[in-house]
Amino acid sequence: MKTRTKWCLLALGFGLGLSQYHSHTHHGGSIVHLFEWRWSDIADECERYLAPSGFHGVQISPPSEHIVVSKPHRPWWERYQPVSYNLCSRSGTEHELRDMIRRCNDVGVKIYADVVINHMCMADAGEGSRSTCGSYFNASREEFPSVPYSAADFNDDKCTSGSGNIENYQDIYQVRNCRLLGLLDLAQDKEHVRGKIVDYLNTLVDMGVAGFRVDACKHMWPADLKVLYGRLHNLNPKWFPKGSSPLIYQEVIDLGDEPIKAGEYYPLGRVTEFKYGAMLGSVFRKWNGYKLSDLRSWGEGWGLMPSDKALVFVDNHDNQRGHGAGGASILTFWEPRLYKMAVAFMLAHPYGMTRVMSSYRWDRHIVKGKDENDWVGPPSYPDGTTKPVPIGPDGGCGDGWVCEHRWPQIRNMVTFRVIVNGQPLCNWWDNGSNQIAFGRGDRGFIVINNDECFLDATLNTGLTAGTYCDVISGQKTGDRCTGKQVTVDSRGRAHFRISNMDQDPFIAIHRDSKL
Ligand code: QV4
Ligand code: CA
Repeated sequence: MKTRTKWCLLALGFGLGLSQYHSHTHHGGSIVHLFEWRWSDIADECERYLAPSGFHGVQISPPSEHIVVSKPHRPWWERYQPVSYNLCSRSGTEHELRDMIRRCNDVGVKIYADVVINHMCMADAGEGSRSTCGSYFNASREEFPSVPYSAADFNDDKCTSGSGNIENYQDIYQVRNCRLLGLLDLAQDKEHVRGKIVDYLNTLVDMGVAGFRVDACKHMWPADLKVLYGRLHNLNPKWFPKGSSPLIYQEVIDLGDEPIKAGEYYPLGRVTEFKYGAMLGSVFRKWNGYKLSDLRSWGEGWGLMPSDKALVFVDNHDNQRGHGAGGASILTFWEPRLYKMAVAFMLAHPYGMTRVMSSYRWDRHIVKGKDENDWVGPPSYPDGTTKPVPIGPDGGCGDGWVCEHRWPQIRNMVTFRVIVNGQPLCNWWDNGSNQIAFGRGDRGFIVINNDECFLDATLNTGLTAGTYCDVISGQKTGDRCTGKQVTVDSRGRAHFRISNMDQDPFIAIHRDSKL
């Protein structure tokens, strides 16, 4: 059994850096994407669950008015087809949005709004008022009177492709100036458009949001985004330190095979690191000869972007259903055992700012590798209204809501991440195959067995002597452990035995799970 280094990697980087990368008082917890949740349910969840568990913030689905698609019936992606910046959407009214932001901020859970500013709805959406606030629009004439936008506000004159759509991702001009999936492409270099977008974003900032997930940034020029972000208000001083600026993380899918690179967007804010989930999925599936022990150099050592620029996740709302990027290696709630291991690894490891996905179940219908039901929207009533999220006696969710963030293993690892925040990776151990362990300073330690054999090892944990409750098989409740327990001796060493047949073949202990 080869043992590996016992020393800590130097705590890299400093607390400085532009504030777009670090959201203020970022205590190390994770963001959770409550995909398609209603505003009133999010408000309840902030108070009853997210704050006590140590979640840092919530990414909410796009709050702007969007088209109502009837064919297919109310797909989730109708929210990525704006018709105005009015704040009524499938998740609720402006009043409900405002109330949710206040209630979440009051308990220290920040709100990050998913904002769609690259485009409006699809060109062939027709005309009428089938929209979530009832605003009239005429897509073929590029008229959105509720903003207002008119044909002059779109990029038709700039696009050089035959169809007007993006046809070639190797052509950076097409990618920015043509229509993504036929969606009417806004001209962010025009003062009128800039004004409308900035007003929309500042309305949200003044309401109390802490920042944004900016949709489709690859399709907008960094120079234009710089102008837009430069006009954002400081965060609302009711909840944030005076002079704080919004945390921005930009959706740019860069798997290395296109001329447009994530690095172009680093000076503007954080960027989604899609290589993270694609590669981590391959490692935990043991594809391409990958082994868990290869994760010893995880992070920039694997060619990922600098940690203080990265927004990382195991899966997201697109690639959990075959949209966007990441492919077959992506792990999702459909494969819970491997998924929990990968999410636990992400939350224990110091790299990046993490986002946990919270999904709903749908009736997958996979034909030739593609899910024909990838469009299915959230749990809804026959009239299309989104259902509330019922919380069961076991703390799980009902009515088709998956609530991965409420799985005890994931919740407890979010808390773990808060406790070890700022501590360097220490005491890495592996068996040269698929058994690994590492600590975070003297605050926490995790051991994972993804081999087809028993893990039986005595390891340096870096923790002080004592008896610790495993937070994966249970947790510390009062003065006892509801799951496994681990005894650390006076030299910080502990003996771990993990069967590869365990439901969850990994153990995690931390300073606050000590008896
Ligand atoms: C269809 C055809 C097009 C055709 C068009 C004609 O596919 O070839 O040009 O009709 O009108 C929906 C349908 C899509 C349809 C389109 C209407 O799925 O078939 O095009 O509407 O034009 C989400 C969904 C898309 C959905 C879109 C709009 O994923 O399927 O399209 O919402 O409703 C790239 C980008 C990346 C992007 C990713 C999906 O670089 O930024 O594609 N990811 C973000 C969001 C994603 C969202 C969008 C961008 C668009 O994460 O959820 O797409 O806002 O990689
Ligand atoms: Ca564009």
